[in-house]
Amino acid sequence: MNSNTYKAWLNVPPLEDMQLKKEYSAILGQLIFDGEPSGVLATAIKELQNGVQALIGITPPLKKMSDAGGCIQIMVYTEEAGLEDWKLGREGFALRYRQGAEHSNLFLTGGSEAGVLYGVFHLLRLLGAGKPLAELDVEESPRNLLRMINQWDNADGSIERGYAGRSIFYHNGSMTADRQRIKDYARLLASVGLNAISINNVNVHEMETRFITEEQLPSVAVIADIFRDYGITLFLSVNFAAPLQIGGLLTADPLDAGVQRWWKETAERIYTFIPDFGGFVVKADSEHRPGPFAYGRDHADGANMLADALAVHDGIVIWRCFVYDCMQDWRDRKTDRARAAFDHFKPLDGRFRSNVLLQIKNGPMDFQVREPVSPLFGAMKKTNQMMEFQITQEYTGQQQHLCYLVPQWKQVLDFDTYAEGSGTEVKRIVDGSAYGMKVSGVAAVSNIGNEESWTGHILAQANLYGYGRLIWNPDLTAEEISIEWTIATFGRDPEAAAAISRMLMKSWSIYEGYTAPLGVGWMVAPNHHYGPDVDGYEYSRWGTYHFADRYGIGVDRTQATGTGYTSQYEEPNVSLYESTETCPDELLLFFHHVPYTHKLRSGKTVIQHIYDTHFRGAEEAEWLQQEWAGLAGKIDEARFAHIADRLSVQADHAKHWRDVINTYFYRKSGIADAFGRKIY
Ligand code: GCW
Repeated sequence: MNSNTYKAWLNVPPLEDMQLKKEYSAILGQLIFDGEPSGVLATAIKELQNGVQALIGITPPLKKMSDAGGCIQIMVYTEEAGLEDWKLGREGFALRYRQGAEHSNLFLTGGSEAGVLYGVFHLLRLLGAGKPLAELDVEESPRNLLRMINQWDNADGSIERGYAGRSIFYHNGSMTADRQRIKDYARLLASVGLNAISINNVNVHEMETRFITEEQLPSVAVIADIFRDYGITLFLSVNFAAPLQIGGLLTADPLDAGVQRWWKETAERIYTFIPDFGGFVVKADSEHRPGPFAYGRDHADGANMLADALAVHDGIVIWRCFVYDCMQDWRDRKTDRARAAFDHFKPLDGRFRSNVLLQIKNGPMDFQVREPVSPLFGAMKKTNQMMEFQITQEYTGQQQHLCYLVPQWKQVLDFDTYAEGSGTEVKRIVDGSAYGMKVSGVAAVSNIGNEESWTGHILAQANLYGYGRLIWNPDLTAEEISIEWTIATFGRDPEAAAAISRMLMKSWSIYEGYTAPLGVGWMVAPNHHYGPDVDGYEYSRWGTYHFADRYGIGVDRTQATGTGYTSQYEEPNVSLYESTETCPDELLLFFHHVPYTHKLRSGKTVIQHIYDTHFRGAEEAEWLQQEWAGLAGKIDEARFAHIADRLSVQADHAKHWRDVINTYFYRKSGIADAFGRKIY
């Protein structure tokens, strides 16, 4: 596949500006590296040659020394190289443009081969956007150590919560033969600075439980080889009950010596096939997955046992905190799912090994369009923690609807936990700086499948791109990222870039507008989670309720009269959320049960807010369609039509959402819309 759709943001169009082309050609004509490049460095050089070819139509030859004329000089930092004042870390890079009397040169230095690779992609991004050479004076290093993607792919080729086709990794129980596709994925990931991947679903079923066996490891190693060349470390999700299920043992008890030995031998075996294997991702005692609870042990016992098996190989255990009672009785008003992660893990602070990392979802519930930040961030000062985002749009329109998620993630990363006083933002917890953690970072659930577009909706490519860029540098704005992406994907037309960026930037608020209001969450059809069903989860066992009756709606999570969830935050956040006077409107129904006539801080009543946002959201979904129509002729036909198609589905579906939600609340409350609009 070689279409624009497939190339995504690695789609440098030839430079038309002749003056710029001349300037670029003066330095891009030869590539200098004094050595024999292999591995990641060979990848970097190939990427640079191909990128320059696409841009100005020459493939710069690789030489050890420049004969004459300008060049790009590549260096990898080593102590011997004498670059003593190198401060950019292993994965950092510096780009320096130096103008000479005779000719000019560009120096690209990386803190390692991976640093060079990130520098190459950055350089191509700048050149692709037509930046003047004089601006090529750049120093970058990633803020987060682990920048990870989690695939929820199953060995049968299906993808849990996947909306873009089947797996690119597996087909009918075996690893797929299409290595090129996996390599192209590695390119996309590395180009935005990602450096780790887990390649199978956290729900590890029978077949994937065997990925750690002698028979399966050779195939896993093939995938690891592909990613290694792009500086990406491979992880596997493992089944906590593997010793029982495939090891012939009678228990998976983490304190059992036989079990411990079995995992040690297993780790040993994995590292003979994949010497730089990253480690395990574990979903345990969560949604019916096996875990230490079955043996009366806790999560520290479970995680540490695996950590001990991996430690000698420098491997890590990424232990997920998505642990809650998924068999709740809806009549039970005391149990609050939002409390669960904190209640389970906070008491274990200080008990985890140094190579255990807790992976915490951004919110206390489950990737809703709006949730507060999980109070677990910052609450465990002696434990390595990492963030989990969801790029795949399970609850945000399933890549049928446009929902650019970077603004949401940015808000989470910027949230001040006050854990060490003001200024303890989530981004400082996950980048390790707040507590001096040695391992930390961010993971996110991938949104790709084997469709030509990778992501189903072509505009959803922006979420994968934006994820990588944001966690490389959390201080970039969502808008900057959207413009970068648009130019890299659709070309240098400034008008088109501005229009697409505007669409992306409004899309989250539009989607929120016509779906579940004021932070209450869900209201989706059970199981597949697509489309409105206000009571779909109301009488279920999942702990996700809105409690709407004829008077009001919302979940009382206050200390004063509710579940006490607000107490899991630090002050002043406790007080902020505890009172309806100060609670931000967009989260009001997450924290409080209020009458429909309750006045929001905006001055509107809750019921009028519901009507207004739903009418507005559906109108704005039509606005998206019109904006896109205005780009006719500026975008190639295939991508133009594909996106127009999705936006029309969205506009229709938004009306359905609007009418279901408005009608439901009109019938419940009996309160009419102040503007007399049509409600059924
Ligand atoms: O969001 C929920 C999804 C499940 C998923 C689970 C999890 C992989 O509905 O499909 O399982 O979260 O994060 O473990």
